[in-house]
Amino acid sequence: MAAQKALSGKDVATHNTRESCWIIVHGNVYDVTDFLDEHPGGSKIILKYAGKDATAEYDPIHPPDAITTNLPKEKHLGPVEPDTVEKVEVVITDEEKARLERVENRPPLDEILNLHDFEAIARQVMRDKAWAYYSSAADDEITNRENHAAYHRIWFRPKILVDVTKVDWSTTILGQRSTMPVYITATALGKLGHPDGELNLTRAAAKHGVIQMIPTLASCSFDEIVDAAQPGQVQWLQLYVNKDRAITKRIVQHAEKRGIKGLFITVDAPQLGRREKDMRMKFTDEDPSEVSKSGSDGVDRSQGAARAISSFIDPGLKWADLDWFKTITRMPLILKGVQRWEDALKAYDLGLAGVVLSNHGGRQLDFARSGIEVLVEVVAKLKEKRGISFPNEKFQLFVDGGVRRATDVIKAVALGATAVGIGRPFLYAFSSYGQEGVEKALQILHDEFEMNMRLIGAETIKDITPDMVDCSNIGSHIAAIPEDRLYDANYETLQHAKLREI
Ligand code: FMN
Repeated sequence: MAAQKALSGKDVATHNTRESCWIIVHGNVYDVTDFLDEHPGGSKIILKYAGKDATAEYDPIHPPDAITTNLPKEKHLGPVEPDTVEKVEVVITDEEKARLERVENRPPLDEILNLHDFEAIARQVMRDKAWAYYSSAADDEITNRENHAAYHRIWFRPKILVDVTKVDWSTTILGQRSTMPVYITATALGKLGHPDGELNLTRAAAKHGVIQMIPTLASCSFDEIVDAAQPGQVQWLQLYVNKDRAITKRIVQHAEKRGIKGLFITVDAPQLGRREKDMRMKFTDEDPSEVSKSGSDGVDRSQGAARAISSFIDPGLKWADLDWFKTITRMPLILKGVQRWEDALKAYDLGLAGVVLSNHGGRQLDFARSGIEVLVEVVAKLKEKRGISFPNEKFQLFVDGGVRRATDVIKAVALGATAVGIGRPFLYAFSSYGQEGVEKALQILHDEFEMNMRLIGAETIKDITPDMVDCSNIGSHIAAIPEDRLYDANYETLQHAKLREI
C-alpha cells in the first residue's frame, strides 16, 4: 500500500469547529466530528483542541490505541507534517508555578519513612485533577477510612523465644513466587500521576519480585506494560467486563497469550461510585453547563474522570456468566470485590481460584465493610460449610483496602489471606518520585516485614498463625482506638459546595 501523503498543520487547523473537527494525536490526524457527542469525557475538551495537537491532553487519560480502536478507519486521515504543526501554547499559571516549586522542594527519598509519607508529599506535588481522582472515594468516604481503621481493631499475640535470626517473608501466590505476601493491585489512569504511568509499577515490581495486577483502564496500553516486564516476571490482569462480550473475549485471550497468570474479574462496580472530590474537580475545571450534558449514549459527563471512562462496563454481569469465562480461558479466575461470605462460598463452589475481599478502596458502596473484617467471616463460614481451612492453595483469599504497613499484611495473613493488594500508596509513590518512589515503598515494606516477623516470633509466612492475633473486636464498629495521627493528618476533609467567585 502506498504511504499516505502527510497533511499540513495549516490544513488541519482549519477544521476547528463543531461542524468539522480534526485533531492530531501522536503525529496522526483524526476526524472526530461525529465522535464529539460520544466522547466519554465530553465534547468540550476535544473542541478545545480542534485543529490542534491534542497529544499532551490525550496521553494521561487514554491508552495509546484508544483513538485507533474507537474511531472508524475512514476517520484516520493519516500523518501530519510535524514541522507545520503549530505548537499548542502552554500557559503556566501561577498555581502551576507554585506546584512546580513544591515539586523541587520534595524531601529526598531517604527522608521517606513509611507509606503515609508518600501520600503527604503527593498531596502537595500532584496536579489537582490527579490528586482528586486518586484520593477520592464514594459518598461520605466512610468505607475508605474504615478500611484503614479496621486494622486497628486487631492486636498481636506475639510468641517469644523463637529463633528469628533468619526470617523469610517470601511466599507463593496462585502458584507463583513473590518476595512478600503483597501485590500491586489494579489502579486506573497511571499517567495522571506520572508520564510513565503504570510502567513505574512494572519496573519496580520486577526489581522487588512482586506481582503487578494490570488494570483494564491503564493509561499505558496492555502490551506496553507486558513488554516492560522482565522475563519470568509475573503479571495479572484486572478485568472490567465489557457489554460487548466479543471485546472481553479478545482481551482475555490476548492476555493469556501474553503470559498473564491470573484473571481478576471486578464484580463490585456495575456502576461506578459517586466520588465527589473527583466530581467537584470536574465542575471547577469546566463550564458546568457544558459538562453536565449527556451524550447520545446517555452517559452523564458531569461526574469526573472515573465515570467518564467507564461507561462500557456491563451492569448485567451475573453468576451465570462465569461459566462462559471458563470456556474462553485457562487462567485462574478470581472475583475482585466480594463482600460477604455467601458470595465467597458460591465462588468456591463454582471452582474459581479465589476471591479478593475488597470494596474497591472505598470507591464504590459507602458503608461496605472492610476486606479484613469480611475475611474473618469468610474463613469461619467456609470452614463451617465446606470444611476447608486457610490459607488454601486451591481457593485463595486476598484482601485489599487501607493496607499501609507490613503489620497490616501480617494481620491479614494470620487470619487466612494468601496475600494483600495495595493500591493508592504506590500511586502516590510514583506521582511524587517516579519508579524510584515505588521501589522505595516496596523497600519500606520489606524492612517493616523483617522487623515485625522477628517481633511476633515468626520465621516464615507459614509460622504466622491465627493464634497470633486477637481479632475479637473486628466486627465492632464502635470500639475506641488511639488515633492514627499520620493517617488522619493526610486525610483531606470533603468540601461543601461553594458560592461562585464574583
Ligand atoms: N479496581 C479495579 O478493579 N479496577 C480499576 O480500574 C481500579 N482503579 C482504581 C483507581 C484508583 C485511583 C484507586 C485508588 C483504586 C482503584 N481500584 C480499581 C481499586 C483498587 O484495585 C483497590 O481495590 C484499592 O485501591 C485498595 O485500596 P487502597 O488504595 O487503600 O490500597
